Amino acid sequence: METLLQQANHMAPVSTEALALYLCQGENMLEQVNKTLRGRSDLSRLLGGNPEQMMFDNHRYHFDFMANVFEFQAYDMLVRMVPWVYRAYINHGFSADYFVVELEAWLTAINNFMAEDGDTVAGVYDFLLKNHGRFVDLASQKTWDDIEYPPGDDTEGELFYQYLLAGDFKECFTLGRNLLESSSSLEHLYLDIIQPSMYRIGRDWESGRISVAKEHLASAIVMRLLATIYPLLQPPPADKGTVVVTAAPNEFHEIGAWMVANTLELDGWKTLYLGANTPRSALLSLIRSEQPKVMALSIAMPFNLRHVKSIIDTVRGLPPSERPCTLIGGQVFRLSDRLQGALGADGYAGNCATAKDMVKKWWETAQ
Ligand code: B12
Repeated sequence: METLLQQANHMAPVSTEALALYLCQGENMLEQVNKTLRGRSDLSRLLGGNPEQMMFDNHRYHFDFMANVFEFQAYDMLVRMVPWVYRAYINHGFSADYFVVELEAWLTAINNFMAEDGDTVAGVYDFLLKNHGRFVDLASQKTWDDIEYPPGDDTEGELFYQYLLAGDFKECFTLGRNLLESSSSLEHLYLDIIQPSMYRIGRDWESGRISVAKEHLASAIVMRLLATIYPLLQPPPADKGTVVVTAAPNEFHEIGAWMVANTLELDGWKTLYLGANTPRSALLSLIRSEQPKVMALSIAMPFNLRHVKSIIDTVRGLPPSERPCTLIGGQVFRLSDRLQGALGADGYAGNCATAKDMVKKWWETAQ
């Protein structure tokens, strides 16, 4: 991984003009890539019997992802993401050869639709193709979310995870409530029990060990839990001001943002929590009408980064008296060291506890 990161760092950045052309020709290139792949006589082998739609979705994700890599010059994000893509698709039946065929199809499309203006973009695809074997190797290695518990472990974290796998809301609720009664720490429940369990569930899905339905079941249980456990606590008077917390446009991961919202509310903030996938214009008009002190945005998926940058840019352009501090967080920031700075937010926090600390510091400074 380190060697690849170093090599990637030496690749030429994609200019604003080349990115604009890549975006403008996106639909044409997508159509050509889809057509090339559909025309393959060995398509069924490449897809491992999966529906063609899964491949079309992947091509669109790929295009949106690459646009973000180019915009933020985040080649480290590319190197960290590709093994994930390989792993997830290979574990769900795709052949590793599919990626070679796909990347070659993109390269041909780039040459057709971008000509010499696409040289730097083509260079990135050459890099991916040249290192295909390394990416296949990396895909089989352990990652940060391979959380292993010894067999027979009966810690609360392991039990909670097992209850989630079993789809047992009642047991999850009882465990959560008992923990809260004994420690009174919502952050302990969130950070040491629920969060790692959900990371494990994600890894299980990625490795093909559990179905999409089981993953949805686990997230639904956690959301029911967030809604039912939190009211057992008494938030203090909301006298610090208003914060708006939301997941980014097109961002369906909302559990992390919800934890941030509850944690801030328990710290005395009036918290407007908007949930998943809030459209840009709706969010901005709420910011103008409510004039919160903080706008907190959650991002898990790399293809949503550009939307978030554009929201932050707009908020930064508001008159100082109406401009909230902007706070960002979410799993996308594991993929690149560049992103925290590149999005232009006032702060980044890695979890709901550090988010609370940062917002508190801003509030104390403003007093
Ligand atoms: C549940 C889940 C879903 C659910 C979400 C349901 C919901 N209502 O939230 C659904 C089914 C919708 C979903 C969809 C998808 N998912 Co999903 N999902 C997950 C899963 C299993 C758990 C997410 C979660 O709740 N984690 C627990 C929370 C508490 O952790 P957290 O998000 O990190 O939040 C903490 C911190 O990051 C921070 N934080 C978070 N937000 C913010 C915001 C601010 C302001 C601050 C300061 C801090 C902060 O504080 C939080 C609390 O401490 C993860 C696995 C994982 N590793 O998390 C995959 C995962 C994130 N999903 C993944 C993928 C690929 C997808 C899909 C593309 C799948 C698909 N093919 O359709 C789509 C994308 C949809 C979209 N456009 O957003 C991948 C992402 C891979 C990658 N490298 O990018 C993961 C990692 C799974 C995996 N291992 O492969 N997913």
